[in-house]
Amino acid sequence: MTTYVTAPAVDRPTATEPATATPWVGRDLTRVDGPHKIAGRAPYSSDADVPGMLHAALVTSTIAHGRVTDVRAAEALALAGVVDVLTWRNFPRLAPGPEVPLGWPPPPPLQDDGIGFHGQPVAVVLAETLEQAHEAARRVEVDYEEQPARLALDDAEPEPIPWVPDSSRGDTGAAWRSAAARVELEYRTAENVNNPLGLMGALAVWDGDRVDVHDSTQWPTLVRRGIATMFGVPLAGVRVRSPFLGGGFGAGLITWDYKVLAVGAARVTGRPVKLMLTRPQMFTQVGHRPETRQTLRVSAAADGTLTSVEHRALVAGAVERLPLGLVTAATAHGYACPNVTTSDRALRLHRRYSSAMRGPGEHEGNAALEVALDELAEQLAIDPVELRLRNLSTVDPASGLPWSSTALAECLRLGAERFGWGDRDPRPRSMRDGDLLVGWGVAAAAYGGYELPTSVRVTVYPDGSAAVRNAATDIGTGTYTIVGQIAADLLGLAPDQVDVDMGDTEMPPSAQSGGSALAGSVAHALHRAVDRLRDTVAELVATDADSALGGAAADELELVAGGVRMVGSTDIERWSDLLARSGLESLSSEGTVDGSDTSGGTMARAGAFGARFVEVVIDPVIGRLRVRRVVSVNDCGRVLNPLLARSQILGGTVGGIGAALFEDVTVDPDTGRVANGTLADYLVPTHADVPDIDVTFVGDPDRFTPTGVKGVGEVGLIGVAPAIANAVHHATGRRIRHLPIHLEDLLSTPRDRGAT
Ligand code: MCN
Ligand code: MOS
Repeated sequence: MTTYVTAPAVDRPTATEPATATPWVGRDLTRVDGPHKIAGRAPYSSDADVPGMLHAALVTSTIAHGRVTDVRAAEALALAGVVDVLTWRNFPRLAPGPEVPLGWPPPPPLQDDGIGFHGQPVAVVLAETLEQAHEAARRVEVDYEEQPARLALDDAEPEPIPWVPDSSRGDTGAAWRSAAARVELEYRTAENVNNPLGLMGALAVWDGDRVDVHDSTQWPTLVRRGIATMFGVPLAGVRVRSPFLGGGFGAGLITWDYKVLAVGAARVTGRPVKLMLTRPQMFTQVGHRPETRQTLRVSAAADGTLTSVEHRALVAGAVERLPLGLVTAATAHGYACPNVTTSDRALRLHRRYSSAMRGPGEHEGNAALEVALDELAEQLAIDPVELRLRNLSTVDPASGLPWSSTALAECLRLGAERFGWGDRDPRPRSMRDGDLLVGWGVAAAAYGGYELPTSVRVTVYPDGSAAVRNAATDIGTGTYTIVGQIAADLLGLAPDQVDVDMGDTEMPPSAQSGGSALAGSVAHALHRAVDRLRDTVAELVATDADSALGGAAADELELVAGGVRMVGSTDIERWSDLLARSGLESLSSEGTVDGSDTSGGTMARAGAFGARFVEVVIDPVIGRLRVRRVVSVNDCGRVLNPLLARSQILGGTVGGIGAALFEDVTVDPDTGRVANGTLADYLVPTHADVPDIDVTFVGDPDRFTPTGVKGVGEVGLIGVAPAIANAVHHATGRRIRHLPIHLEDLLSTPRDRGAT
């Protein structure tokens, strides 16, 4: 057994490297966690091992709706190594979890005999080894009383629920009726599953009334609250660690059942319990992007000016938990249109709990809108890039306040230039490469801007090194690296002199790695922490008769390698001397942001914007589609680390290709079972499906926060699918109004076969 290492094994930095005049922010640093991952030294929850722990395996429901009448576990319990089988009868009674925006949990598991979806946990088998647990789980027999299930989005039965407020400005109806051009369409997007490569799981270890959880989560601070609330223990008694995550893409934002079951099972048995999900369970236990059906009515004047947008979305929800993503939230976000009506409705179906998946809602809504705009451009014979440029808004169309930044126009112009859009023949089916049809498509993208409650602690030591602590998880994005870069600049150090540690609730509470908001939130909190550090130094030297800085105000002080000096001076007062005279081993301060608007109501917080240009080639005889080129231009404000930010856009683009052409969960319409819940059956893009992707960042540092940062993590995905759909239309002349676009949609028409 290997021992679980909690902190990344980063060598203690030495403070000998000279400070540098160039800022570290903005440079292409490779990821500091990379070597640890490659060497197998980065501990994931699957690596968590403690002596005496039990392994847990789930037994899940094989019906979608009804109740459990009996769980027959005698055969399982008789197997070697099996310790217990927990069902709703002997699992602890729990309180509901806390309601928090985006993170509100499903109801606690195993509380009664009710079944609301196929795949719902009905028993947890505990055994000495993983193999014994899984073998025994297969022997547990469950009897059900089945009731009719509502499974389809087209089910007329349940009442659609308005789960976010409708929005409306202007008079959509009147504008629609008098418009020169109109497009009305229904658009469908399939259910997609996040499927991070790392299986998710948790190890729970109780020690008296305290519990330690090694988890796979994008949000340790939330899981801690969830466990504390459900089990009725003080927050101080719950520790959640997640220093590394094998990807999340939104699947790690919720206090899912599996972790609650591990904690409860450890409580009942008095032994540590580790519960790792299997790949098929990753399709049922940790959320997904729900299916949508949308209707759009878009109208424009003859010159292409948008006159109305009416966007209504219906989303598949679960009986106990509605979806997260706001499908129409970003509708006309970047476009100036006086008359806009939106509504989001969800159905309570007997389907698995959905959650966020990269660009949740924004991707689905943007896909429908950007396809509709393409149809509008075609109707008006206006170039689709030009149509978008004519409708851009420099103010937030909802509040009328100027955007804190927007470079959407530049995204479109530069993208068109890099792609060579000027050579496009607008007529469908007009461009060929031998026997292949060539299609060029464009779409714009917008993603909301957020700052979320986050605290960061900074500590300086006598040897001149520094430490930064925050409870967020680096989910593979590069948070460890950028935090080191930012701290290095603020403290006058090199990044390897800053020990960055995260992913542990013993550290200052943090926002989720979600909403593409962590980098900006942490950056801002870190700035505040360093400001506070300067305040603290000013207080120390004020009463220090031996200090050359006595009487200095905080803003006259400059933090540099090894210590502090007056701005403009070369005399450094060393941390070692300063701390020794004060009798301190180190000096710490904390900075916090609460996400409140500090702009004084003078501007609207802009999120990221982007433009996508795509070339597809289609073999009309066999329907094979290849994405041959993607140009992705993004406005993400100040880019902290172009190398890592580019990786984010690459990953997002691949996700967009997946949503456009492959990812499609098949739910058995009779049973509600996920019929393709393995990575062999659920298709995702492979290397051969991913072309060269040209990534550029444009725009200025955003004005909303002092760090100028906007989100990068999700915007890259948004707009990719509609750009592909629009390219498919250009290549084939066919409007395909659903995602993904399958081979069947592209099979040859009689014309391609030479017939008339
Ligand atoms: N960055 C930058 N400049 C900026 C903003 C960000 O250089 N102005 C870079 C930094 O390397 C930063 C990263 O981009 O670490 C992402 O920052 P941000 O946009 O703030 O996103 P978060 O840190 O909040 O990460 C979450 C985001 C989301 S919501 C999903 S979903 C997603 C994504 O990140 N899941 C991912 N990218 C992912 N990448 C990986 N490898 N794995 C996932 O699960
Ligand atoms: Mo991202 S879907 O907000 O984790």
